[in-house]
Amino acid sequence: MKIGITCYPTFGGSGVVATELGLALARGGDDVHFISYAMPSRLSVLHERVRFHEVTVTPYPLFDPYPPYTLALATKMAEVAEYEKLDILHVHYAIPHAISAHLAREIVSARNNLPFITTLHGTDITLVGRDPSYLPITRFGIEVSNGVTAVSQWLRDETAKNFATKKEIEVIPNFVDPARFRKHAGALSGLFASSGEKLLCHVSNFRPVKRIMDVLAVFERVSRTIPSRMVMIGDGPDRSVAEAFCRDHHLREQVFFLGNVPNLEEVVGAADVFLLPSEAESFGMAALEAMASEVPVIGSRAGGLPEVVVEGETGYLLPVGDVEGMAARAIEILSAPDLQRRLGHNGRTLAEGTFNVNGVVPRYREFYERVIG
Ligand code: GMT
Repeated sequence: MKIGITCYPTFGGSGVVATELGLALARGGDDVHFISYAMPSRLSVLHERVRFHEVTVTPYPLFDPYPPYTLALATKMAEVAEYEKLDILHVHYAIPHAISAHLAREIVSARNNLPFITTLHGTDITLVGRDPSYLPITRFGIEVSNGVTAVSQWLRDETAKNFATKKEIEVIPNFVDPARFRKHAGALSGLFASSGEKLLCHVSNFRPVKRIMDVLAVFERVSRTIPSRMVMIGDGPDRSVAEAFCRDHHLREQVFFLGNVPNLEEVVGAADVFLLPSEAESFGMAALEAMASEVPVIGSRAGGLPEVVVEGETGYLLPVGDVEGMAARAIEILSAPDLQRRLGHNGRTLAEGTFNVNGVVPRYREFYERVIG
């Protein structure tokens, strides 16, 4: 099959899922064409069946300050669809990708049939897509898609409710490669924590929805009882304020801000507990990668996170903002090696089963076949 994939290329979860999906499809024998304004950040693996097509927006004085990326993307999608003879387009994150795909399908319709699938990831539905300035166009993008998927049951229900749409939405959860994300005990933990100290970890794009200050509040409480250190992976708007907090609260020696590290799996796999206290989370890809690495997760009972983290089995979920409760659970886990092991083992089992890349990717492929008809 020849598949065009469009996503945001930056470090957001939807780009990660799109890239890993494309690579897995290529390994299975499909030809995959990524179409975006930059190379997706996780597309570091070269594969003979993977191509990247960069969308460039030609500048023109009248376009300032709003160059029409949506149109340039639609043009590139149509161009790639024609000369690479694409069977299907798969766009990740509804805005504006579904609209560009709709336009591309129209452009080529006289010569080609170009169905497209839209995968809903989260903030495209729960935040920006609900803004009155985008709601009608997001609903339109969903309704004109040939197929729609959502990464959790919760997100599917939110979409139906917020957009008052009867469009059928297939739930296909996010996935992880358990060969890549696995325990790396001792490997890197020594770099950040000395022996006898525990290592806590957080990964995100440091946006307000991630509640970075809650991560630090939990860590501060834990470190009063348990000798420990914290690694913060990723980057984004709230990083500066978080670093300033650590300087002001004498946490600089204990909290390491690593940025977007390429060897994410080694750092996550060396941790003892993973924190994800988000305000909202349609799935929680970072939590799944921690579970695959046998790291218990402490997070908020929000959105689709309970579909990933099984309460009391792979970690603990508490109300949003309950930093006391989260710290208490972290201390409980870090003081009981058997509990830490059991939660980690259960997380790994789920990652190897329900959320295994080898089981989930074929579900996307079957969906493509169904949509192509
Ligand atoms: O908000 C983000 O973290 C980025 C966003 C995205 O679409 O790039 O992530 C969403 O999609 C991820 C992949 O499906 C999910 O794992 C995240 O839970 C989801 N984020 C939110 O819902 C806040």
